Amino acid sequence: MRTTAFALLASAITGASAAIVRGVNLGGWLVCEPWMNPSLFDGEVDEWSLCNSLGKDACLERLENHWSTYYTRDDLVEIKNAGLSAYCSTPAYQPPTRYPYLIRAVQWANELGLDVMIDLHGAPGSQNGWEETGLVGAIGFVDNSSNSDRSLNVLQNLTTEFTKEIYGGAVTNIELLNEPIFADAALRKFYTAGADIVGPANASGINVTIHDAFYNPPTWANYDPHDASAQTPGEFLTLDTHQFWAFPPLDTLPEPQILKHICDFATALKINNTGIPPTLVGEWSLSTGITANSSSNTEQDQAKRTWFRKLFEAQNAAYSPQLPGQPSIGWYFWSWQTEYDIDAWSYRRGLADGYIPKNISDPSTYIFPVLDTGCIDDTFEYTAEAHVSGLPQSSSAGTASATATGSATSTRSGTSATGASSTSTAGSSSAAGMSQPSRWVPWLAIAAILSLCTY
Ligand SMILES: *[C@@H]1O[C@H](CO)[C@@H](O)[C@H](O)[C@H]1NC(C)=O
Ligand SMILES: *[C@@H]1O[C@H](CO)[C@@H](O)[C@H](O)[C@H]1NC(C)=O
Ligand SMILES: *[C@@H]1O[C@H](CO)[C@@H](O)[C@H](O)[C@H]1NC(C)=O
Ligand SMILES: *[C@@H]1O[C@H](CO)[C@@H](O)[C@H](O)[C@H]1NC(C)=O
Ligand SMILES: *[C@@H]1O[C@H](CO)[C@@H](O)[C@H](O)[C@H]1NC(C)=O
Ligand SMILES: *[C@@H]1O[C@H](CO)[C@@H](O)[C@H](O)[C@H]1NC(C)=O
Ligand SMILES: CC(=O)N[C@H]1CO[C@H](CO)[C@@H](O)[C@@H]1O
Repeated sequence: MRTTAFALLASAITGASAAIVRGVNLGGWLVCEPWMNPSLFDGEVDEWSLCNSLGKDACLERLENHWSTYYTRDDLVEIKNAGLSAYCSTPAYQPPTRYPYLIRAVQWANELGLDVMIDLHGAPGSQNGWEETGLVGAIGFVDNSSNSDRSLNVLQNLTTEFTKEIYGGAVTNIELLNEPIFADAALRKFYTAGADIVGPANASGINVTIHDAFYNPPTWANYDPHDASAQTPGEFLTLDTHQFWAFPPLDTLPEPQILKHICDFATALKINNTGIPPTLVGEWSLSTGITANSSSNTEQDQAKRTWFRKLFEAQNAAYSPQLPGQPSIGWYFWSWQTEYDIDAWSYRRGLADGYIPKNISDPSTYIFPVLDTGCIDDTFEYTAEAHVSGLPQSSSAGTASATATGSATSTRSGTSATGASSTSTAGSSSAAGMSQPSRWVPWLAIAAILSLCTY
């Protein structure tokens, strides 16, 4: 299977469209987030407080039980059967405890022919300083060599580990740091150090991957972490940008505006020769301000499923390349699952409820025509089926789901007070809504949760 994947990768480089990255995040796993897995947390707001309250041993036992059961080989088989080509795993920095689970999952990916991106989600000291990281008001990661050294050690470990032959090149991308929000100079310094470890010019066979830090893709045009005066983007450098429509101020957009923003973004990432590195939309979902999030009612809600299908296909088209040479190279949906499978956030619920195409690598399973602009024809008439089978009862919501979803959302919107990780808010007056390098105050809930547990 790996041979096939490499052939596809090679054909992507030479121009075939077969290697579009269409993946899912294994969210809520190697860093746990209360909104995604409320039953793990006893009401605590993050892993740090959970471990603080349970004590080191009990906390580790609870988390290890979760790590060993929440994503299994069967999930990866389902991911493969949905036509997805890859998954993204998002660990926190402490290797000794969580990394055996990552290693096992990469072995499965290799067996199944899935590609893997690894994205360091929780760095010591916190790379964003949000309340939920456990360090109120502080971005302890930056200007602290002990924290950056420990992170670089992790990147070294990941690179050495996953370039071993036994993994067959399954790991295609290592993202140095998820959603950092600190000063540009310090960020670039860390990116250079990290890129030197993952390796210049395909030395490791793994693309150095950087998050756009909410500055948006054009800001990173012609960026080369190995050469400050570069006139072209670094080779084997991949950019990650996150697109969400669920958080203020974007959560007030009506349906046509959401679709327009998505389409504008598509246009911008489909222009040749902008110097923007190959770009993944590494996180996106179906959550917006115009539908209530729910764990249980999508089967009954035909109108919602109709909208979700359109919204899904609009984003799939927008975040996938249409022609070779474009910055856009694909996407990772957030997430494969959540506890209770919240409809807007669970890919597998979307498959079961029919608002995500059964086989994403087979365009004949899509509904909406794609125009030359790379946007869908959103005037196409479509109504979802009246009834769908849905997920098996065991993985659907019970009464707990309402609580789970509610608390999840209040955490999320509460922490995203002034902005969302989107291209189009303040920049909406600029071309394609993404040329202003203004800094969005990022959205936390999906972001790094710093785990300061002392195990
Ligand atoms: C999905 O579609 C692709 C492209 O047509 C095909 O190669 C693959 O076998 C399909 N996957 C499944 C599970 O049917
Ligand atoms: C990376 O860290 C894990 C966990 O400590 C360990 O099992 C593995 O051997 C390390 N790999 C390398 C190449 O150091
Ligand atoms: C660096 O961060 C660590 C926490 O990760 C903290 O214990 C240490 O005191 C910090 N050092 C300085 C100089 O701030
Ligand atoms: C990058 O490195 C990997 C692993 O050595 C190799 O398989 C792949 O062909 C290389 N890609 C290019 C474009 O050289
Ligand atoms: C890896 O880097 C190469 C060369 O820059 C690029 O063509 C390719 O799209 C990247 N692939 C991924 C999955 O990041
Ligand atoms: C963009 O460049 C690629 C070659 O890298 C070419 O095949 C493609 O047609 C170009 N697209 C446009 C719109 O010029
Ligand atoms: C975006 C959205 O619809 N959020 C809602 C999710 O559900 C909670 C209640 O459970 C609402 O308060 C949010 O507005």
